[in-house]
Amino acid sequence: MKPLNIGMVGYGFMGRTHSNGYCQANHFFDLEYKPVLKAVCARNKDKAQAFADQWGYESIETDWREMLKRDDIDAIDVCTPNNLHKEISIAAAEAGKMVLCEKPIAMNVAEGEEMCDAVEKAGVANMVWYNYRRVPAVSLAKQLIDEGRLGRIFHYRANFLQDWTINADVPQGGAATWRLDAEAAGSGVTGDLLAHCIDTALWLNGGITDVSAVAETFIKERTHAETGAKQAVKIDDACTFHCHFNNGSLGLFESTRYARGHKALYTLEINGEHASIRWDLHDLHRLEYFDHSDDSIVRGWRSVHVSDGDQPYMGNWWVPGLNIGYEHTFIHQVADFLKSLETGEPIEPSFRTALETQKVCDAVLASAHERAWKTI
Ligand code: 4PW
Repeated sequence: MKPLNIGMVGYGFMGRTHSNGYCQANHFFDLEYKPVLKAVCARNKDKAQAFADQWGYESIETDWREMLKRDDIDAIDVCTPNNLHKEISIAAAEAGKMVLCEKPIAMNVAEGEEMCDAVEKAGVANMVWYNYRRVPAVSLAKQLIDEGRLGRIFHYRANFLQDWTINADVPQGGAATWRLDAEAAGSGVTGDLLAHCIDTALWLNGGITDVSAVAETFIKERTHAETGAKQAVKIDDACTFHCHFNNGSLGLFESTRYARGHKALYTLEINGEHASIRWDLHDLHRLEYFDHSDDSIVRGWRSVHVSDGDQPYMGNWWVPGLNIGYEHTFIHQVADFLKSLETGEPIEPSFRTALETQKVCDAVLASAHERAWKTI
């Protein structure tokens, strides 16, 4: 097997999901390349060492620039808050490293453009971790749409609902709550949650032409997690938009961290002329499917349990009837990335593809801010 030496920058929640992906992919997929956990980088030496010990990284760095100088590292995985994606990704590309960047690609389109130019100029493999494409039920939805089973699409609907910031005592900034700090995150639910919905939508239903959005910040002031200072909250706590797609269908998207009772309720529904599909992250191994061509006396929504070897990715897992879950989406993304190195087929979403999602995010935020329709 050929080694793919990984240097990871950051060690939070996503650092764990990616590391698990690197550890597991070769156990379940036949691949020429095998990730080797060479180094993890974090400013805090003790935390970096603890993470390295837990996941089996061979070494640690406390400055990502040092990691880029190392000849024993092939690919840089950027798992930092969003405000560092650009600098690290561009420097990594310039150092000739492959770049695997967490979503959203950047703080805004301008940054994303620079990142795309850098990886393309350097000719290095690149991808953004929009993992929900690789939920088998969502991949199956893509297959059904591509087979033409839905016919003309009329509606695309998606929600991503959470409730973890309702308490005004939740701080902003710092390692655990940087997602609430506009300086680190760029935006709130738009970049964090709607970006997932948009990436999946562009993949399943094609490009978006224009958007009209509303956004709200329900809690206006929070304490900074590290300094204890009171600060204005500058992120969007909730954002809703509607849009037109290139194929003539209408889109409706909602995201919030104030939907009491919902922890990570990502749902999508697509209504076509002949059939509809819907999917729910809380029941992620099921794809709901309604086919109007079914005999009318038994016609109705089917709940397809996506666990059969014929369904996407499932031939690599257990036996029909047994589920896989959230962490497997990252394992699939690692496996697909390694396969792309083997075949030379580009991996998706590339930086350039993820830039399309960023364009929609930026337009959504501008639309909400200006209370006007925005063209992509
Ligand atoms: O990327 C997203 C995160 O920032 C995730 O998919 C879900 O929402 C889980 O945590 C947040």
